[in-house]
Amino acid sequence: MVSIKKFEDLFKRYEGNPIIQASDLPYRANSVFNAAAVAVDNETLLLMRVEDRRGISHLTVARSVDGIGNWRIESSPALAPEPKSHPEEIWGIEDPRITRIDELGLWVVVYTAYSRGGPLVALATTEDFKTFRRMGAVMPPEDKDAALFPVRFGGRWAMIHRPVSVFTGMGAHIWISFSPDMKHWGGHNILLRARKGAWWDANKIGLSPPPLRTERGWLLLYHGVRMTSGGCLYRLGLALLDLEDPTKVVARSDEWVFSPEEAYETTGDVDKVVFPCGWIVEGDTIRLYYGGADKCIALATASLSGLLEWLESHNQLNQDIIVE
Ligand code: BMA
Repeated sequence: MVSIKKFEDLFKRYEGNPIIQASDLPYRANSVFNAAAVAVDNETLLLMRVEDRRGISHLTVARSVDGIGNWRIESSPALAPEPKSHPEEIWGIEDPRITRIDELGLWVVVYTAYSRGGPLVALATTEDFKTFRRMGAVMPPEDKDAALFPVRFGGRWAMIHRPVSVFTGMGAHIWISFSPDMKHWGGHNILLRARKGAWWDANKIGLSPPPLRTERGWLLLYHGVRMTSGGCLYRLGLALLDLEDPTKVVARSDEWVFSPEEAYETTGDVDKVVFPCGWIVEGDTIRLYYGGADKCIALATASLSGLLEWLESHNQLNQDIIVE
């Protein structure tokens, strides 16, 4: 086990951040951010959210051997909105999360389709990141920040997502739902509630990258949105779910673990935002890819065992405190 010293940051930013910005793209765009990340053919593949100069987002592939530099960015979108056949994509597709499903020999991309009724959860599958098969909208608006687990539980697929209640003041919480076919979802349960009051994750939370299988459970990295008089502040915290039964929350961090600090995180199209949609584990090292201020893509690394160890000692569920 790596022991984390007091006050040392759990995530270390890459000193060459940001790793990708709109000026690196082979075509004109407003911004590139919030990318899914997976290891494919011994390379890192990012499925990046690119916002064009109309304001509509699409997804574009970038590949790199070391996952840090020399990105080869495709000259046209891998997945662009198709509102004629998929009206839910009228205002774009955003914030992908990718899960490898070994049982089916494919990747599932869960993304936000920006429909007339608001953002909703949509799914597409791919075997090669060249052709995609859309499954369409699977959750009605408003719902986003969704990702699949890579395995079934009791024969059913499981998905984490973040529906928003129409009742104001009810909060935006993280839910888990189940499906026999990835298309029809039920068994809806609240998994993590947004905290209240002064907490860093009061009122609005959402999953960041897909759940990560570890020896101690499914590790979740989630964002908490603090509403301040200076605007929203997006920070990240950790939670752990039972390996066999992901509806059971085993741990939840009291403190946040990552917060906007550097200029590329504090100033952009939306200030003070760190928004990861992908992480890749190699040995004990996690590479976290995140959007900075809705403008660029940045990289940070952490020790997986270090995160698990820290979470154990910062597990709010074991603390004798009143949260609400
Ligand atoms: C969320 C999503 C993200 C975005 C973030 C900050 O609601 O829309 O795409 O990065 O807000 O603007």
